[in-house]
Amino acid sequence: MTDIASALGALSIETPSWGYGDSGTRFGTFKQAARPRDVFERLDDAAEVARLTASAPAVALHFPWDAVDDYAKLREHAERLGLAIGAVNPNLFQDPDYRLGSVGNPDPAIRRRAVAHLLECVEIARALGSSAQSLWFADGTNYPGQDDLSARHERVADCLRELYAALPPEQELLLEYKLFEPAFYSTDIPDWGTALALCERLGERARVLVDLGHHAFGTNVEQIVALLAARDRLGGFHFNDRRYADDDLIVGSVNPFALFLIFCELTRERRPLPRLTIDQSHNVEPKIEAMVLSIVNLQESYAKSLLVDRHALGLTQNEGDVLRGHELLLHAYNTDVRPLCAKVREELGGAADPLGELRASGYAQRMSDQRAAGPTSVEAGR
Ligand code: RM4
Ligand code: MN
Ligand code: MN
Repeated sequence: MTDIASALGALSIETPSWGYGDSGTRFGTFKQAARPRDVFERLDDAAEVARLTASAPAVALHFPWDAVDDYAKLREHAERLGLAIGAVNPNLFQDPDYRLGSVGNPDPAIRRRAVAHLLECVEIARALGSSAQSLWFADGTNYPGQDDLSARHERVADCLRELYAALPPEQELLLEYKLFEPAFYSTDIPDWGTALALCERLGERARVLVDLGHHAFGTNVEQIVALLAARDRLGGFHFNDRRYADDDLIVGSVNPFALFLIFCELTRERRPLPRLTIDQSHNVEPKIEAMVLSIVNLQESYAKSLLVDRHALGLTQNEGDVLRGHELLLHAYNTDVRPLCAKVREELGGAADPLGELRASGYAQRMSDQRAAGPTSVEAGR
């Protein structure tokens, strides 16, 4: 295998359990017949994605959405499917108690409840063999004057400090920011600067997570990536694409060039890649197809970034040439890497044409028959 092929072969993407199940918009949810009924079946679907793409060996979980009574059994199910459990995502945005926030809430009793859930997730991760807590808080305010912005920031910091102190050495803390939504006036962790400041206060195992749907229009995300990576504070990604806001569409479907530029930052000096996770919520598209297409797009974007002639790029940048470097990037971007990606997938036991094979295999139809009436995969011992 060439150098690029072996790097590509080692690409490892976490798919999100929440991307397989029911999701929708605030206007409605369209239930798909093949949808998994529990976390075990969500893992079954993730295993199909892993098999076809050969780049998705782990699944990120969300709690309490993926809560079960017996975590050893869940771990065993994942292992039987050849999957690892990726990051654990605590969910502090749905319970009525969190109407005014969780870790930023003015009520200390609610903050205690939020911290208790964070600590519970540390234990869940331990039981599942996961090595990361991936945190996103919906906390914020809707109206100027609703709460004290500085006080909220300190409350968040205090709660995170308590969580960080409880982390076992094998777990890291990933902190995700988001400009707005569901809060519309202020969000407690709105941007990478706030997330970075909090991480620096916590310690070296706290890093920033970049979700591609969480920025203002026109933000240069690759520059954020470059800065965080240089400070060793780039914890990972939530990959998706967007046109307007946090649209959670298929990776690379709207702006593949921006994705390529992000990969160019990631592959600079060939440093180890951070944790790469997909965070999508599919509304009308077939969910497994959407996940497979996202991974194929990630593979192609990554491969193209590895084609950039770094030596020539360095020289032309040092010479102050305005356009040569840009041309070098375009040359890599415009290379057709599809045959290479297909070959690498095949060599790893995946599919040359994962979407074609998925459709031809009738997997979705089989699942919709099985799941319409039959026992769940656990009940059936599958
Ligand atoms: C948020 C954010 C989180 C995800 C939830 C479901 O917008 O992206 O990462 O866990 O959505
Ligand atoms: Mn996210
Ligand atoms: Mn989001």
